[in-house]
Amino acid sequence: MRKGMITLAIAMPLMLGLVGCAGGNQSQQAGKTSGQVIEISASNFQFQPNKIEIPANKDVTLKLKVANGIHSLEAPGLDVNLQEDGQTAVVRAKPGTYPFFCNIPCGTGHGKMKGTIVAK
Ligand SMILES: [Cu+2]
Repeated sequence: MRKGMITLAIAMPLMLGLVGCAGGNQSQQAGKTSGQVIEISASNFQFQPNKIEIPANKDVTLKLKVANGIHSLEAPGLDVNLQEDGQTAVVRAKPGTYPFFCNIPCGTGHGKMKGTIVAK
């Protein structure tokens, strides 16, 4: 089971031609959660919700749901780069405002695919 998931995780980016984009962040793997889980839905061409408030200095799980199209969720300030539907990232944020966006050229509305995470 676990081996199968790892194989899939390696195979998917290869199939999508995204090799080289995804970093080796160990905190990001399918299904890993801690604390409150916040699901963020990405579709053509928006994030829902796109304004997210999280508690600072606590584990919070961000989960990407890709409702349609092909989208990702990158929040550089939180070291988050989710590339696939169902992928999660556990963050522990200092108080502040962290922009996030889609980093896959997904179509005409790509530039609108932005949001903000506020930790307080
Ligand atoms: Cu995009």
